Amino acid sequence: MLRKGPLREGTFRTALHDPRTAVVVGRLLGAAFAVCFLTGVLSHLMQNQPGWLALPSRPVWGYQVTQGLHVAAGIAAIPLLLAKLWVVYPRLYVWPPARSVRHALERLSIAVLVATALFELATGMINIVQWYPWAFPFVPVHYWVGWVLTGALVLHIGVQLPVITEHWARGPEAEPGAADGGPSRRGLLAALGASVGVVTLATVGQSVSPLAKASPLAPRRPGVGPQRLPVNRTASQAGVLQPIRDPEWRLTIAGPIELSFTRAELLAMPQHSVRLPIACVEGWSASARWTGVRIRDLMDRAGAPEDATLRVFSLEQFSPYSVMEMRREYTRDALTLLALGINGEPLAEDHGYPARIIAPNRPGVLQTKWVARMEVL
Ligand SMILES: Nc1nc2c(c(=O)[nH]1)N[C@H]1C(S)=C(S)[C@@H](COP(=O)(O)O)O[C@H]1N2
Ligand SMILES: [Mo]
Repeated sequence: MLRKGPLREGTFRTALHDPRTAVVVGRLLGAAFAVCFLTGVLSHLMQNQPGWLALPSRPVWGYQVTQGLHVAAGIAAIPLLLAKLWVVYPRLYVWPPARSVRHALERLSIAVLVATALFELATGMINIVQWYPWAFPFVPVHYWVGWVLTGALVLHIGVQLPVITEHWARGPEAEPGAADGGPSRRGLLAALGASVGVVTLATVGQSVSPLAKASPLAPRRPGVGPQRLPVNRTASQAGVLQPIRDPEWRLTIAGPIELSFTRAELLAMPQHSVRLPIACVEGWSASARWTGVRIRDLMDRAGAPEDATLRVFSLEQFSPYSVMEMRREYTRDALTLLALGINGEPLAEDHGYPARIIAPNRPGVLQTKWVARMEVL
């Protein structure tokens, strides 16, 4: 008597709500989530470097590639997740709703899996378009919910292992769908592949510059912005216009020797040019030729020991970007600069004038702009 609407037997007759289709789509979705998880954990470690972990400063494009993959795999996962949910949603109406405690727990874990998957993809998307409508801090929440999602996913794969192994290889059965006149599995997968291709191409240009023109939906594009480089936060938004225009601006270095430099004095030191990307956690990246003073030269002058950590302060206050620390892997690297110029011009105000940090294989958030003070630890 309770079995009404979709709860009636035989409501779903399209052959594509079958285990084989669920497994085929699930594999692709699982692969996308695995890429998101691994690159996400890596990004977390690079932004919150634990004391025991030394990070490589090469390849210089490492973070650009892994974070570009993180965002691209997350975007590709959206059509995959929608397809997977469509394939399996008739299971929402299984009868009885809970056969046993075990069955009830299993269904609960699926609820957690679906909710966290939707949450991760939605918050990630909202973040890369730089809209922050929530009251919670995005980074830690996205990170920890990622662990819950991964746990629920591993549990789900474990529970479904018999079904997965049974349907992993294509069975001898005829193509479903063809018989009942509905869409064929091949048709569904082709449409799905096309959707993944379109959403990827429409956005991947934010980190793969040759594809920028083909990516109308990329939130940021290499080459668009002052000095042909995107900007996340402008000098005016950061509230630093006054101090960076102050002719009294000095770079101070607090080490065994206390030093202070005007911009002209920094420009009189040996200048080095390096080609390095800014790779934002939000997925966009762009390369530029940066010119300035090597951090290790400045630290040597300040009498810093070889393995000293450097703490860098921005003129920007009350922001997660106000202070950053850089360990020896970066400070000793010849490519790590206190940049004064970009693409042959003096640094634009929005790119960190009078001086900013640029280091190889580093998340964009740690490439501090509007630097005024450094401390040798
Ligand atoms: N002081 C300060 N430094 C900062 C930021 C900031 O908002 N304030 N944004 C960071 C982020 S998130 C990125 S991706 C890069 C972007 O550098 P760009 O604006 O020169 O492209 O600067 C980083 N350095
Ligand atoms: Mo960023």
